[in-house]
Amino acid sequence: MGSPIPELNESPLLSEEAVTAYRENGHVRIPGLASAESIERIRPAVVETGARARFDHRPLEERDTYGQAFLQMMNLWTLNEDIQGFVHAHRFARAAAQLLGVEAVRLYHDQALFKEPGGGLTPWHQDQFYWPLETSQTITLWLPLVPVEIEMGPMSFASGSQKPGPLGDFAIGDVSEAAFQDRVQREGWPITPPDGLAVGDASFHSGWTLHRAGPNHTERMREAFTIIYYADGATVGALDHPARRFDRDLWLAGCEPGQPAAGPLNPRLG
Ligand SMILES: O=C(O)CCC(=O)C(=O)O
Repeated sequence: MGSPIPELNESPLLSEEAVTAYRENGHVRIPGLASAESIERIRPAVVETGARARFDHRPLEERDTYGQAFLQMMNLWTLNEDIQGFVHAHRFARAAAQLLGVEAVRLYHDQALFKEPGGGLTPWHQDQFYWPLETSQTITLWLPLVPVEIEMGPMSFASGSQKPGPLGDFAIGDVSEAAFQDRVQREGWPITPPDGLAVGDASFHSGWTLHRAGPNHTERMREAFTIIYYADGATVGALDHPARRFDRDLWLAGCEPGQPAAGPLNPRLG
């Protein structure tokens, strides 16, 4: 185990502008949420642990659109103590709680999302379609581990699209890409264009915010790490879709609908 990263215990307040932008648009970018040094220190553990946790070993060209979007390696905090310290960090959880306007959050799960060289687009989707959580107070922190240029596929968001909540029964894929592209145009939700991020920059988006990312046109891996939180006190929602039952079994094991979403993998943070 490496030595602790001190700034992870510090929690500078986000600006009022950032909080207002998040609540209005359903997403916000926070330049320098972490120092480049902190990210550079955690990166080797994520890359190494992620390689062990990778479950899809098919070549890129044999995967479907979702599979080509990124390699997805989940709950790395359960496999590595340094990543545990990073995922449980006060710094990130406090920022998430401040944006949501709640006292504390719980961890849903982490995931590394590595868009490979030549990797495809990330189709428009709503994350919370998958989550059996009876709250709209859900939020994802997205942190690049390497500088991300526009050609590597950073994310775009449809501002305000979180407001209606669920927008239909669309798992991520070709159908969600087409349906939500059409919906975004019809509703006139402004699309935040993709922009490069430096190491230490981050974005947060709500579980209901429509978002997508372009393909990776470079020879470099677009390494991103995400941490998903929800408001402490939220209960487990209906298991009315196989995807939501799957997620409950994976991330909220032992928690039944109507009960607090507070299983052993969901520490209270913040
Ligand atoms: O990294 C990407 O391409 C998409 C990430 C995403 O959909 C998410 O973090 O919710």
